[in-house]
Amino acid sequence: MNKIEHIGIAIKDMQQACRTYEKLLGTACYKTEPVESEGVSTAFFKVGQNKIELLASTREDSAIAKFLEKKGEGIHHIAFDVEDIYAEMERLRGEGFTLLNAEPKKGADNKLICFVHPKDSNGVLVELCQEIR
Ligand code: CMX
Repeated sequence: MNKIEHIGIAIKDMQQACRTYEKLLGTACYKTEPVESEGVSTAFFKVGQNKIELLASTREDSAIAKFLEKKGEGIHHIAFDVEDIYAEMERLRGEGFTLLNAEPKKGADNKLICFVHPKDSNGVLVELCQEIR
């Protein structure tokens, strides 16, 4: 894996959270994007080479709605940039990790993504992401 690409933070109110993170990071959100398939809206901030992704639920049955209900706001996942997501998924399968999608899917910010179950990585939801070239 190349680097941490972004950290995903589950939030309840996108407008309020954007204002807070703009103040905190001293930079404006550079992109907002809904991801229909995941039932979320996203907002991205650049921090050096890395990014922060704010995630708000747009559907009652979304993974973020469930997370907020159970754990409240906070860090939801860590995403790692990978060169070849298919090869990395194959490698992780071989190492015994449970992948939450059989094939990469289209995520926010022009990425192919795949999630690894948090039970297999010490309670941390891991996302693999590869830039769509
Ligand atoms: N980080 C760490 N642990 C988490 C977690 C997270 N983000 N989400 C759930 N868990 C834990 C729960 O606390 C629970 O633990 P316990 O068994 O100890 O109580 C366990 O995982 C099972 O959780 P659950 O609430 O029963 O939820 P589900 O099994 O229905 O789903 C998960 C959990 C991770 C499999 C599901 O959320 C998923 O498939 N996530 C991947 C997709 C996703 O998160 N999409 C939103 C982001 C989209 C984007 O970035 O664009």
